[in-house]
Amino acid sequence: KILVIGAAGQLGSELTKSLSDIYGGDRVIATDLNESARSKFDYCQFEVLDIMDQAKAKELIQKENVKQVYHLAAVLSATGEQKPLFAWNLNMDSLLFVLEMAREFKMEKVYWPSSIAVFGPNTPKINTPQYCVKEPNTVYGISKQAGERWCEYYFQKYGVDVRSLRYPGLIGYKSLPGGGTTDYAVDIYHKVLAGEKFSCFLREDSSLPMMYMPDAIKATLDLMHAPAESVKIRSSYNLAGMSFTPKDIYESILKYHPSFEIEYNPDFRQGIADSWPDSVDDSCARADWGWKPDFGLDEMTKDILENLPNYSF
Ligand code: VAH
Repeated sequence: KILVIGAAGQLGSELTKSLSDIYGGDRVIATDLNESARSKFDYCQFEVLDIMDQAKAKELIQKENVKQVYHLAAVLSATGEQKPLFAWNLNMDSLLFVLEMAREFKMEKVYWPSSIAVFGPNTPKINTPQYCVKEPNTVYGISKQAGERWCEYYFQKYGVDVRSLRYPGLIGYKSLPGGGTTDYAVDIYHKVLAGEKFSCFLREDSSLPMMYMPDAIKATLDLMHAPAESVKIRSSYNLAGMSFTPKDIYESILKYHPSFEIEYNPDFRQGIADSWPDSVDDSCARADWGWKPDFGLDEMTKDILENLPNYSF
């Protein structure tokens, strides 16, 4: 069976559906912290699971003969800065536990998301290379950098087939904005449809690497379905979709809502965004397993504005 940890999160809620569509809902176990998430997963098995309860997680893995784990639970960048030690403990202890379970039970594959947050203020900002100096200054980024080291270690030392992607900011309409620094680009669509003025917590010229959720799902499944020998990078692959500024996304929306208004009120999250790249070079992912994005900013805005009004949370 395939275990999805953090299935009710932004990535999890869409990836779990895709996994069920491919493998069948009877092979997928969606887990999340809250019982309230059960109603989102009527198409597969659902279990309440706090990944910090390792005894319960191990019992589930053994009982259900789990052979693949998608470990998507984490504290994101902005929230992580409010609760540093909690974020470090959750992000790291849970990954180490999953890697240990994969080793002990000889699992087929593990997926764990990394992020452009592994890059720091002295990383080259334009077309950030796969290999470069990385001195992240957020707890989230530090945990992702350390996590990448552990993934590569478990692959090299124990042969655990763990795979990872350095996601840019993920934008989708099927989940509400979360604790991410890039979540302004999720929230802006809710505000324009609510007929409200948008207050953006980043400067108008803050360019960040971003990706529309369907592209993130495609990249994840392409990586996980690639033959093991073509997955040459076992820390985490750079992955790029598009880069845009708050001004760019605002202007892509004006085409549909000419009277939409925005104001810029940068807060602490501006410092996080300033430490991240403007754009990322994902030539390794393209070369090793044929990565190519489908969505640019205008296509994303069109798709979200068409679908968000009918989506029920
Ligand atoms: C965050 N959405 O903002 C996440 C992501 C690159 C950003 O890691 O923390």
